[in-house]
Amino acid sequence: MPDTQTDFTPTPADKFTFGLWTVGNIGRDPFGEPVRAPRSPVELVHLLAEVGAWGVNFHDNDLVPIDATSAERDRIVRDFKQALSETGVVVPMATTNLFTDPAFRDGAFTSNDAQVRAYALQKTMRAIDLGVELGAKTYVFWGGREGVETDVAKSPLDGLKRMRDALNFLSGYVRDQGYNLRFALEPKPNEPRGDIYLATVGSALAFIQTLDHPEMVGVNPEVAHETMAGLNFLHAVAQAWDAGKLFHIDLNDQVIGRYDQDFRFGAQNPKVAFFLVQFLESVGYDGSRHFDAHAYRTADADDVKAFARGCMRTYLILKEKARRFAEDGEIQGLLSQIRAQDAATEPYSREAAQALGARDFDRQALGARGQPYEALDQLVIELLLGVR
Ligand code: GCO
Ligand code: MN
Ligand code: MN
Repeated sequence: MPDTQTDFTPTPADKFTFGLWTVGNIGRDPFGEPVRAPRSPVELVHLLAEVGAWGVNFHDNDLVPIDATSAERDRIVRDFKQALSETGVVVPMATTNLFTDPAFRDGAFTSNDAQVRAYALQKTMRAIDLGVELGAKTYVFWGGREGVETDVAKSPLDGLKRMRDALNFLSGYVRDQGYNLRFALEPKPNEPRGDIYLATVGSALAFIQTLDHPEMVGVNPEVAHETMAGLNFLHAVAQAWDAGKLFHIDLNDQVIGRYDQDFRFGAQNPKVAFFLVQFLESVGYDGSRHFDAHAYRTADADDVKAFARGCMRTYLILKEKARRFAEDGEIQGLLSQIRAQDAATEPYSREAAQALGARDFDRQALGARGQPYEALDQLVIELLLGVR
């Protein structure tokens, strides 16, 4: 039997998912018209099944157009369910489009217009119903328009209060409906707004603790978003994990300081992607590995499949590299050397404090000690470059 983890063929156990908007991206950008024909949700489910993905996620309006009648909605949902059952593709996550329609030009939950805020809540309740009907267990909140270009427009305190009011309202709704659904906040520093509220994973984690039901709210960190902010994505993910809040993850790639690129996972910085995959696999993260990326605008329909396959294949290759890292004698030898001086920190007690106060340290000897991180990092590079 072939070893599925070494021929890099995705299996359902890998929990690879894509949004309808990712493989369905038509290649429009601020400077140019679409370059790829739109494909229906049913076609996209079949495409995802063909490339070996486990699940599909969607915004309400990726599936049901914003102006659909209820008869149209029912027909679309029926066809979509049929595609899911024909292919075995599942829906682990859903979300709301609160950014495309002009009504949301000044934000949805944080708009200065209370009617817009109410409409955004109503739209989200309906989208939650739709997601739950299709099996979603995680509901993502990406506040693309929740921000400002100028702080004269609104106080950031109002921004936070309105976000809190909205999330509290929607947690109440989910609880009242008896839905088995958790929320995941997806921070992003900017784009499409000049500045978006709750810009980083760290800010979202602190904000969650101020909600009425913090236990049902976690985060959905995205590689590109922390990278746009110039931050270390692995550190953000580790902090979310440490807090028990890593409910979902958006994988893609990005160059620091550029526009929001949404590159194929691992395309830009395979070393960063390696440490991330190694982390997710070693801690036992068991949620979706969601690729929130899209193919280059130059891609045709076949190249879109190459893009989707590439995201999953790179993840599996890096997972295999992590396994080799753990089995590499030289790497493990250096790691033991690094940790040779380590010991658990004693918890506070009066005695421990007295003993520590009386201890003699040879400061110069401590400062004279080096660490072989150059050697170790080079071994990681060689592992990734395929020569070990
Ligand atoms: C972006 C975001 C979005 C969200 C999506 C799901 O930069 O546009 O990453 O793709 O992830 O709206 O919430
Ligand atoms: Mn993004
Ligand atoms: Mn995203």
